[in-house]
Amino acid sequence: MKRTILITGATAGIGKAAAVLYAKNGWSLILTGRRVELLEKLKENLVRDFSVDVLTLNFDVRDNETVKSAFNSLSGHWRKIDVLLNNAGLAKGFSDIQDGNVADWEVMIDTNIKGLLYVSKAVMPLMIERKSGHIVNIGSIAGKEVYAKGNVYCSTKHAVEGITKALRLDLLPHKIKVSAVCPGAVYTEFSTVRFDGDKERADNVYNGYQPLLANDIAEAIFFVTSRPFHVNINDLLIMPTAQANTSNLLREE
Ligand code: NDP
Ligand code: 8X3
Repeated sequence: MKRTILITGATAGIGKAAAVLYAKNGWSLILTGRRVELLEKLKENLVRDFSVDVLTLNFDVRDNETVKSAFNSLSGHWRKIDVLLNNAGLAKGFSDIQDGNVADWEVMIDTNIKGLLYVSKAVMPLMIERKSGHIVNIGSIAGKEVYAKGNVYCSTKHAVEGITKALRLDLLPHKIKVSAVCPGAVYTEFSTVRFDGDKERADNVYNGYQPLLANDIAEAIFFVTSRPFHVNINDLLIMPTAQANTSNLLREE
């Protein structure tokens, strides 16, 4: 029987790469994000290339009312979500905490923590009803270490780690698997978003070494969700070979 994955943040980077990989493997997809034109273009391409079923839901994960109504609108087979990939997230700013921009903090906390909770809250009843499902949260090496000037972003990813453990515990009686996939540096729009569109500054983050590519993470997510029922990957930390931890990179020119 066809399986369905719901991906938040499918318009770019890791979420988009996951959408392509799951489509290649014949899954039905619910794709979400704010940039509606990108969502529709992706849907068009996936339907054309892989003849899969795709539903797009256009919402901002920070807006709980919109999240709730998007999920209330699901009908028929779209209510059977096998995998929820909580991927939407971002960093904003890069400064010592005492110099931090409060608006940036709020965007990160609202998106990475509250948004993930809102979407999970909307999807969990559908999984609990069926006593089946798998929630995969995209954490980060930044959820395991704190690096200089990364303060609030790192804290949001530490929260994702805590929420992942809490979900696993509370959903245990309902037979719902919960996993975290935690990447190091991945070449996506992440740094361009962090630096407010400054592409040159963003590209410098990835200079002199081979960062991970979005598809590397998509493959790991696919592996995590294709284990037999009795196997759960709790936590998968994936780094570029050139990155030992958040602060030590081997850069070669
Ligand atoms: P991208 O910027 O390429 O993609 C981020 C995605 O999140 C976009 O599809 C964006 O869609 C979506 N998104 C952001 N804010 C919102 C929002 N408020 N509501 C709905 N969707 C939103 O970055 P990545 O692919 O790199 O990031 C994906 C995840 O991976 C994030 O959680 C990030 O923290 C994590 N991560 C990234 C790493 C990296 O080095 N790149 C390393 C470790 C973890 P849209 O703008 O259309 O809404
Ligand atoms: C993104 C990884 O180390 O650039 O979560 O913050 S890092």
